This record gives sequence, structure tokens and C-alpha cells, in this order.
Amino acid sequence: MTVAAATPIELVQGVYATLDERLEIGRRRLGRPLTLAEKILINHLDDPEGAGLERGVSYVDLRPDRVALQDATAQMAWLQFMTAGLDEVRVPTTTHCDHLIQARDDGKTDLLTAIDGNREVYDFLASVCARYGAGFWKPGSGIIHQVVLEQYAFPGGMMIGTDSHTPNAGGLAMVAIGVGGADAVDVMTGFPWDVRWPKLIGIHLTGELSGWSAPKDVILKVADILTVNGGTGAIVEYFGPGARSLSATGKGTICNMGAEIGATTSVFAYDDAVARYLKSTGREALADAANAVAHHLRADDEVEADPGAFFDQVIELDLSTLSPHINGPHTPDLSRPVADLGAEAEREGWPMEVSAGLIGSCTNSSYEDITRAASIARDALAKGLTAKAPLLITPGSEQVRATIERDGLLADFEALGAKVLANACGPCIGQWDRQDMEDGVPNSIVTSYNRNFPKRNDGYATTHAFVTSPETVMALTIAGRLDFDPANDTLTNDVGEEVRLTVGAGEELPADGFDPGEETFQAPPVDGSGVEVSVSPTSDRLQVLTPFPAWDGEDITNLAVLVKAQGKCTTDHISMAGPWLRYRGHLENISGNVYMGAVNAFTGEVGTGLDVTDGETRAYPEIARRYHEAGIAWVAIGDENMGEGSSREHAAMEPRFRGARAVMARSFARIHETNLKKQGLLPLTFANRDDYDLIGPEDRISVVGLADLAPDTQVEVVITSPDGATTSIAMDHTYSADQIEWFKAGSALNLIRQRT
Ligand code: MIC
Ligand code: SF4
Repeated sequence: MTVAAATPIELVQGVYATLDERLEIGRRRLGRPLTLAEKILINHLDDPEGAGLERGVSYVDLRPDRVALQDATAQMAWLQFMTAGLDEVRVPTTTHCDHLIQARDDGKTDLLTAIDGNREVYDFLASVCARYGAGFWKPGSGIIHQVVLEQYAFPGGMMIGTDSHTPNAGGLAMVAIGVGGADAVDVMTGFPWDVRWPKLIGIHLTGELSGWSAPKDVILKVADILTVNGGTGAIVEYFGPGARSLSATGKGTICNMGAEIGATTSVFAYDDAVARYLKSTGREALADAANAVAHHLRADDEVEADPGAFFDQVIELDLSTLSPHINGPHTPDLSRPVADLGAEAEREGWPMEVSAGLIGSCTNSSYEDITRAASIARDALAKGLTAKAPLLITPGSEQVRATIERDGLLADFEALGAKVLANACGPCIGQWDRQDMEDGVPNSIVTSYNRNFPKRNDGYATTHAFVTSPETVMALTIAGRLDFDPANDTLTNDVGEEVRLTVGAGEELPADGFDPGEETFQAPPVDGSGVEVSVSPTSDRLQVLTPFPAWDGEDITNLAVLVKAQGKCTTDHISMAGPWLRYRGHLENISGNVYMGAVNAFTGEVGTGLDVTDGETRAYPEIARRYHEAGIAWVAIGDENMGEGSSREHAAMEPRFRGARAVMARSFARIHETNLKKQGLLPLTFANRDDYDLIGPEDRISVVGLADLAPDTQVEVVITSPDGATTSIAMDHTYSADQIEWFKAGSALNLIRQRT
């Protein structure tokens, strides 16, 4: 398989060739016109005639066109793939090095430090890609989603990626879905990808953005309306005249952050803005091919005329009246207009001073974003202003970096004292070796990123992170305060005058085209069979996987309660990133962080619980290790939207490795729930949500009647308290018949091993 630095036009033509026939099948089967998301999904069904199409109910098998992996999740995905016994990936796959670069000094220095410090991991990823026919994007190439947007995404395509922000490619009318590594391995080994036929949320955009409002404000507002789990099990489809007024990268921003509402993915239609972006990024042939089937790359006309008949929920948003928003701290759905933040910060006691402003991440690092922010930097300088807080910029890709350097935009930021970091995730994922602040000091930062869970950026629980558009980040960083509203307030300049910042003026695309910058792609050799992939047995960063044991056919009884988490328990709480990214390829070592951030529902403490073997209080990872060594099986209990956030399957593999058998919660985030199933753990939800309250720290939990586990049935769980009293409760699950086989085999990977 040739995996190049772009999607071959033949692949795209192959996808377009089946549209006529398959969409007719879809219209006939559903008896009505189709939305765009339905069109793309139907065109990628393994069995378009036979697949169940009941929203939120049927499980379907899909055939994605591509797979993308990023370095922090790729290691585990490849370690799993390697055990499948294949010679080559069956679907075009790329690996992107972006998460492991720590931000400290400047882009160049930090990149060299990362190449040196992560050599073993990069060598592993480069060689494993060469061995199995995948493309490898070296460190420095940029953030996976920006590179995918520039090189691989195409209208009407479907891809999966081992990162929750894969939906970024929805900006180019692609159905792009974030998954765990085991899902990626299914597709890389030639099996279809299994997902519930999604519900559909339609967002009707009218009007046009103006003033300080930006595409980011659309999704900040949608997050306000739908909250962090409002999109669960649904694809969000944007349509209407407002949608057609946005740039392709602006649409990407909106789709990207759909991950924060738990949506399966988000998508916009193909339009002129997308065609312009494709041409500007050197893909004229692709734009021509898309133009020829453009009517298939948007919803049928009836949808816009009567959206209520097609979507499970329709949200109306008028861009002309949408004010700039800012969300946070600690959760991406806590939203308000920028103008109201000051009063709220005052009330809540959030530090009013801005201690840093950060622009970039996969959400907002396009050429347009950077030009808008740079214009504000120029304006501020011309008006005698400086930035009151440190400003950090991460370009999204080498192509964006080289282009903004050529166009003098980096110089604009530097003139304002900004530091330009490597083309990488950096401070967005705790890879920020922050020198100017200490843990324990309450402080506020503003970012153009997408997540703001505690400790997410600098590792400090006392940092309050607010997410907003790059324009607003610039304004608040220049002002140095949260209570600054650039639309209405003035700032005092160096000669004591009151001046007003001018609204950012961006350029959608570079007038002189993109500068590709340094060559950062490694194509696989034609025959990779001779490439050696080595994993040292003494490595502390990579470890060959041992298959998890198959189910023994018995009920699961007498489980200890390792953790009962209260409130938010995101994947950052279950398997922290930042310094722990170091161990993403070493299951045993990374298990040293398991549930470290969970809030103990019995004590309110973070990361510690009762060790039932001796009644001591210990850190969860320590208790998990001790239970593992003592052969004590256990369960983790979660609250609402358990496993919200990232796609990292470590949040499922670590519990499994340390002897968990089930995870029980009030509700789960989609990717985490699938990851648990794939790794052979039972994710169960309380049929009566108050039953969560029944579980005590010293109770023992049994899951009975497992031999009868079947789709659409409940599971009986027996809680035995220390005095021997038992309570029986009903729990729900979402297993399909096929997925039950994953549980029986011990993991989905064990099944693949049997089949390849
Ligand atoms: C994130 O933004 O949380 C990450 C880091 O990109 C994760 C993936 C990971 O944990 O490696 C995600 O979003 O899936
Ligand atoms: Fe990287 Fe942050 Fe985007 Fe995750 S959200 S892919 S950490 S830039």
C-alpha cells in the first residue's frame, strides 16, 4: 500500500463512484431525502442494504477510508497491531508526532530537546510505520488534525483517528471520528468499524459573524446549550446560510470542539470555502472531483427547508447576534459572553489578572486564526500598548509556521514579546514546563484551546483556564485582565492615552499560497518486511503487550471497590497526560497514574482511597498495584459522563491491567465506554441512577447471570455490605451481540488475533 503525504485522487474517486447508487439505496430504505451525515455514512456502510438504520439503536459496520494516529495514542495502537500477525495495514494509515514535545524555551530548542528525549519512541514509531506500510509525520510536522486537514481530509470521506478531536476534518465535509487505539486496529487489520447508528442534531446557522465574534464562538455557544454530554451518540450537522459564510478552517474549529459536547462527530457541507481551501493547499484535482458530485456532498434540499423532519433536535443560531464568548474554568461548557466574565470572576473569586495567553492547538491554529491574532498584535503596538501577560503561540503545522514566518506574522507576535513554540500540542496537553508560576498559586490563563480541565495545561490544579477565540485571547492578554471587553472598553497606552483595540482582520488563505516549510514526512518503503521494529525488554517507555485473559465463563464475584468517583471523572482524571505521556507505550508504568485525579466520593479527597487489605488510605495507583499483586479483582464506580474528554484507551487498559473487571457509572462518554468494552471490561450503567448512592467503600460487588448477557437485557449486580447484607440492583449495558464476543475473548484484540 502506498501511503503518501496526501490522499491519492484515485481513493477519492473510488469513494465518489459509489455515491449515486448508495444514496439511492439510502433514500429508498429510509423513504425520504437524506442529510449530509447520513449520505456519508451510508456510502461507507459495509452492507448498505442490510445494515440496521435505527438511530441510537442499531450497530452498524463502517468502512473508513483512512486512519490517523497521534504519537501519544499510536504507541499502544501499534503495539496492539503488531500482535495481529499482519504484514501491512489494510487501510491507509498515518502516524503524527505532536503530543510529546514539551514547551519550555522556544520552538526550535524544544523540538531538539524532544527529539533527543523521545528518541526511543520516535524510532519505534518511524520503524513500525515503515515496517507495516504507514506514513510517518516526524516531530515538528504539526498537530495531527491540522496536518490531516491540510493533506488528507476530503469532502464526503470518512476516517477514524485515535484522538478525540479527529472531527476537525468535518470542516472539509468529512465524517471524521475519534476512537481508541483498539478501534483503529480493527480497521488497520481490515475489519469494519462498529458504531451505533447515530442520532442527528441539526444546527441551523443564519446571519454572519461580525466584530469580535469568531467561529469559535459558535461552538462555545453550542457547548453552553448542549453541555458536555448533550451530543453523546449524535452527529452534529451544521447547515444554512450562516454555515456557508464561514471559512473552511473556521468550520474545522467548530467541528473540532464538538468533542467537548461528546458528539460522535460534527460536519459541514462542501461549499465554495472548502473548494478554496483545497485549492490553496494544492489539491485542485480534489476540488474538481468534489465539484462534480457537489450535490451529494451536502444535505438534500428538503433538509434545509424543513429541518425538524430530519433531525432529532434542531438548534437555531443567528451569527449576526452571536457575541464573543469565553468558557471555563475547569469545564468547556461553562459559558458566558466575554462582556460578562468580569462580573462573574468577581463573584466567584477567580483571579482577575491574566497570567498568560496561549494561542494555537488543533482547534485554532490555522492561517486565518494567526492572521487575525497578528493584526491585533500590530494594532496594539501601533497604539503604544504592550502585552500585560506572557503570550505563547503554537502554529498548527510546519506549513502554517513557514507561511506565517514568510508573511511576517511571527515577527508581529515577537514584537509584542510573544514566544513562538514548536508546531505541536504543547501546553494544550500539560506539556508546558511553566517557569513563571508555581503550583498552589491561584491564577487565570486564557487559551484558544478546547479543553480546560484542571491541571490540563501547566499541571497546576490552581490554574483557572478559560477557552475563547484567538482574537479574544489576544485582547485579554494585552489588557492583562479577565474583566476587559474589547468591544466596549479602552486601555491606557504608554503615553497615558485611552485607546481601543481594533477588531482583528484576518486573511482566509495566504495570498501567496502556502509555504510547505521543511520536509517532515516519511513514506513507507515499497516492501517493509525487512524493517526491524525493536522494543527493548528493559525500556521504561515501551513494553510488548501480553494478551488479557479470556472470560472464564463464571460470574464476576466479590469485587472490591477501588474507587467511587464523584462528579467529573474525565480521562484526564483517570489517566493524566502531561508528565505521564512519557509512559504511553508502557502499560505497566503508565498504570502508575490510574484514577490519580478522581475525587473520592466518600472523602472528597483527590486520588486517594481505602485499601481494603489493611484499612490504610493510599493513592489509587498504589492500591490498584497492591490489589493486582494480591489477585484481588475490583470495580471502579463513576458518576455522570464517566471518561469524558479524550480517546486515550489507557484509561481502560490500565484498570484492566490492574485487575478491574467492570466499571459502573451513571453514564459514560462514548469513546471511553467503547474502550472499556474493547479491552474486555464490563461498562455498566445504573438503571436507577440513585443506586450510585448505595455503594459503600468496603462493599463487595458481584455481577451475576453473565452467561445470559445479551443485547437489550439488564444485568443483575449484587452489593454486599461489610455486615453481610446484600442488595440487588439492575444495571444497563449497551453491548451488541458482536461486542459480547469481545468480552468473552478477553478483549477485541484477542478476537482479531484469532481471525488473522
Ligand atoms: C487530548 O486533547 O486530550 C488528547 C491528548 O489529544 C487526547 C488523546 C490522548 O490522550 O493522547 C484526545 O483528545 O483524544
Ligand atoms: Fe493536541 Fe490539544 Fe488538540 Fe489534543 S486538543 S490533539 S492535545 S492540540
